[in-house]
Amino acid sequence: METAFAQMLPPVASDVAGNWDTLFLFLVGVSVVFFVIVVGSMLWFLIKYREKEPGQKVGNIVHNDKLEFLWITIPTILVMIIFAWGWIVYKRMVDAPESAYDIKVIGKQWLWQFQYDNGKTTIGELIVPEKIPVRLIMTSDDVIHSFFLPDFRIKNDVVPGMYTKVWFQANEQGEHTIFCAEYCGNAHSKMMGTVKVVSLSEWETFQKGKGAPKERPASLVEWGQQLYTDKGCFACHSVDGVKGIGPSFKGIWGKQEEMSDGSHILVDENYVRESIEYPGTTKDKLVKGFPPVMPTFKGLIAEEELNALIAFIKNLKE
Ligand code: HEC
Ligand SMILES: [Cu+2]
Repeated sequence: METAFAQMLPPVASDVAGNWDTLFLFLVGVSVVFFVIVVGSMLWFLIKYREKEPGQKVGNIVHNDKLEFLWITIPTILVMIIFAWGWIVYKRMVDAPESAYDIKVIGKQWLWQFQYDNGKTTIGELIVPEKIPVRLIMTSDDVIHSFFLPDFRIKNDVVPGMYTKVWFQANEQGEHTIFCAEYCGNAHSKMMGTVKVVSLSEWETFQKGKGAPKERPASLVEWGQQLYTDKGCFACHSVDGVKGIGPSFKGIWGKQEEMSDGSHILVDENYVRESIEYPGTTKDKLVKGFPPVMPTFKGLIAEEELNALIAFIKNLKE
């Protein structure tokens, strides 16, 4: 019975997909049981209490303590179980292991682009290793897209101006289809891609292979370092911990940065992005102890370059 249902779902290709399916089938099962109880008794009452003779009077029905107790407690317990179970599976889907390998995803009308640590960029094809956690750090170049990988049971909006994340661990080698699940214009339905899950040795070869365009350094971090110089960040930011006009990039990744208004913000992808596009000169969030002198780089740095700068800054954590 359960397998017959399971066959109606897409293949189970990720670690979490099995958990997801069991929960989903449980929800379907509970719904079917309640459907039968509610609609069944409705039909039964319809016949049993129909007007048998014209003008028939109905007795005065008051409550039934036992029944009311049951229909309050049973659903309450069921709903609590669904909540706890859903929470556990959700946490698993959301919390990526620290060790996860990061791949940057950029959605564009109408394709998916992927950037790897080794400087490689692929379009329409995401290469991942089997049995290793992979985290996707996603943003959009234009409108809202949604990264949907049914075989892995993962989906998340891909929004311009910020990063969203999903993670997964692919069970075995193979290919799976990526969809865009947010209507994003004319060719939305053609905005598809493939995840190619490769063996560990193929993955290592892929990582070693130099795939970055000729004019570009061989890794994302090195490209970020080049941009750090080319875009002039070095004039105000050091990489050795020495305070300049702006804070040093050394060791800021992952720490709670204190703002001039006393609030704290975690230094992650979204924070670095916001610092570059909306520095203290353009809004009231300013790093404590520094003047609002950083110019905005919004529109001056492409999404791919932002990813490289972020990789560079992340690499400077102690
Ligand atoms: C004219 C000097 C100047 C330049 C050029 C400059 N910045 Fe800044 N930056 C600052 C100052 C000052 C701050 C702290 C005040 C604030 O929040 O705006 C800052 C803050 C930041 C922060 C937050 C740092 C933290 O410790 O919280 C990041 C990240 C950052 N800048 C990235 C960049 C990047 C990347 C570039 C080059 C594309 C750049 N900056 C160019 C002056 C500069
Ligand atoms: Cu799209």
